[in-house]
Formats: sequence, structure tokens, C-alpha cells
Amino acid sequence: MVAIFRKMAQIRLNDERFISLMKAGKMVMPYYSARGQEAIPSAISVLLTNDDYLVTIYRGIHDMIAKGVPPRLIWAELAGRSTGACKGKGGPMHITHPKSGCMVTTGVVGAGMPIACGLGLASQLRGEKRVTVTNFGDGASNIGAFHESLNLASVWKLPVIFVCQNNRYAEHTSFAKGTSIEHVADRAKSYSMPGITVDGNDPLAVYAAAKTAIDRARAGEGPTLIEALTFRFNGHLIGDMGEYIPKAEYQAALAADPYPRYRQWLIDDGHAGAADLDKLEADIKAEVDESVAFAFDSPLTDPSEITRDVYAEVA
Ligand SMILES: Cc1ncc(C[n+]2csc(CCOP(=O)(O)OP(=O)(O)O)c2C)c(N)n1
Ligand SMILES: [Mg+2]
Repeated sequence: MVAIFRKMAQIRLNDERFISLMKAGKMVMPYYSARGQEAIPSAISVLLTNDDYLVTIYRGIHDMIAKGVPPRLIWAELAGRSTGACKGKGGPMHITHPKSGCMVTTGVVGAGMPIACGLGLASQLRGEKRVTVTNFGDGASNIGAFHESLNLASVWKLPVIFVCQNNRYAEHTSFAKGTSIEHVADRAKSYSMPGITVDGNDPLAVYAAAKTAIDRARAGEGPTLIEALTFRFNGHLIGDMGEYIPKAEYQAALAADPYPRYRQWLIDDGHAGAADLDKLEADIKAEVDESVAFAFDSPLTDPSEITRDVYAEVA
């Protein structure tokens, strides 16, 4: 339970520092904050190992941190440095780090799901036990690739867990305005797989749903669709002032912030003392300081690198 909180704290404290350095003009990037959604990947990732695959989206730095991509490599990537996870050539929206299983990040809405099916098929053909978790938003569940992927994954019983992080908005369009159904998870029925809607701000609920889905996938029984209900506190991307979000809705979402709620629950339920959690947060702040220093002390990626890692090098 504390391991889940540790990941949530890592996500939150890194996110806050990205934003403060952007506001100070020290970093320039399109940044899609997932503040508010941190409970979802944190609770799922404690059930995964580095051998399991992750496919995520532009709003996915929380997923990567939870999966185990070292934050210093993310920092260097965002700062365009040669020491970054993708040598500074991926930027904030296209990070991969196969060592921790982070295989694809895409800015093309819905495009990760067919790739996740491919990864699932590869591990199935090799007889491996690994599972693939693919994260996407509520808006992505209206894209054709979502439906094609669920169908294929079901027909071939692929070990893929489809995780819809339903934050109620796709850019500036509310869920109700853009989606024909009340719960994304209900779409699982069309593809003969379990579909479950959980409170994405409740780490224990997410953990329970993910455990069932991951056990099922590892046992060769096929995919699951999990819809985790949540909210993104910082708009679509930094600079979005959120005028399209009704004030009462935003206030209610803030009141359901998973971070303070889970922190308090850990203390009240006797899993950690307040001082332990203060120390954990202080240690993570020091880790963030170290990551920032690592990134800014590293050289910028040389422009001559631009075509390397794009085309195969023939000896
Ligand atoms: C195929 C495609 N269509 C449109 C866009 C433009 N676009 C970028 S993000 C986004 C919203 C997606 O919303 P959702 O799937 O709910 O994810 P969230 O950003 O809320 O995490 C859109 C429409 C895109 N990148 N790719
Ligand atoms: Mg969304």
C-alpha cells in the first residue's frame, strides 16, 4: 500500500516541478499533466514487472514513472538532452524505455491499442507470461482502432489489459458531448470480454480490478477493459485555462483528489505514520532535485544525431 503511495508521490512531485520550470521559462514543451490521475498507474504497476509491456499516450508520464522509467531519464528527455531516455529526440510525447517495458508512447489518439495487440501477440507466440497494459483516454474510446483492437484481442485471447483513464474530457469536449454510452466499460460486452468501471481515484479499487485482469491475462484467458474514472486538474495541456469546465464540476473533482485522500487513509488505517510519509516525500523531492540537475548538466543533443535511430544502419 505504501509502495503505491510512493509512486503517486513520485508522479505528483515530478509533475509539479515540470510545471514550475515551465512557468519560470526554463523548459519549453507541450506538457499534458496527469495530475489527478496518479492513482491509476500507481496501483496497476505494483502488479507488473519490467518484463511486462506498457503502451501509453502523450498524457503518460505518470504511467512511465509508475512503470519504472527512471525519472532522471525522463527529465533529460524533456529537456532535449543526449542523456534522455530517447537521447532527447522523443521529447515529452514520444518516450520509450524498453528496459522498464515502456515500449511505445504515441500522440496519435487511439493508435497505441493495435500496437499493444501486436506486443500481446508476440508474447503469446513466444509462450511468455508477460502482459501488456495499454492506457488511453475516454476520447480514444471513440476511435476505430479501439474497437478493432478489442475485437482482435478478444478473438485471439491476447494478454492485453485496456485501461481507459476516463478524465471526462477529450481536449475541450466533455465525455457526454462526445460519447454515446454512459460507461466506456460497457463496450466490452460487444467484444465478449470483462469490462469494469472503477473509481480511478481509489488506489485499492484500481488494484483489485487490475489484479483480476492481470491474473486472467497471465492465465491465457484473454483481455479485459478497465475504465478508471478520474479527472485531470491541469487542463488538456499547460496553458489551457479550463474555461469550458463548469466551476462546480471542477471543485467537486478537486475535492476528490486521490493524493491527500489516500495519504490520510494510510495514516488512519495504520499503514504508515505521518512522519514516515513526510520523509518519503522529502526523499522524493531530493530525487527530483537530482534529476533536474542531471538533465541540465547534460549536453544538448547534437543536431547531427537527427537521423540516427530513425533508419536502420547497414554495415
Ligand atoms: C487521431 C487523432 N485525432 C485527434 C487528435 C487531437 N487530439 C489530441 S489529444 C485529443 C483528446 C483525446 O482525449 P482523451 O482520449 O480523452 O485523452 P486525454 O487527453 O483526456 O488524456 C485530441 C482529440 C490526435 N492527436 N490524434
Ligand atoms: Mg480524456
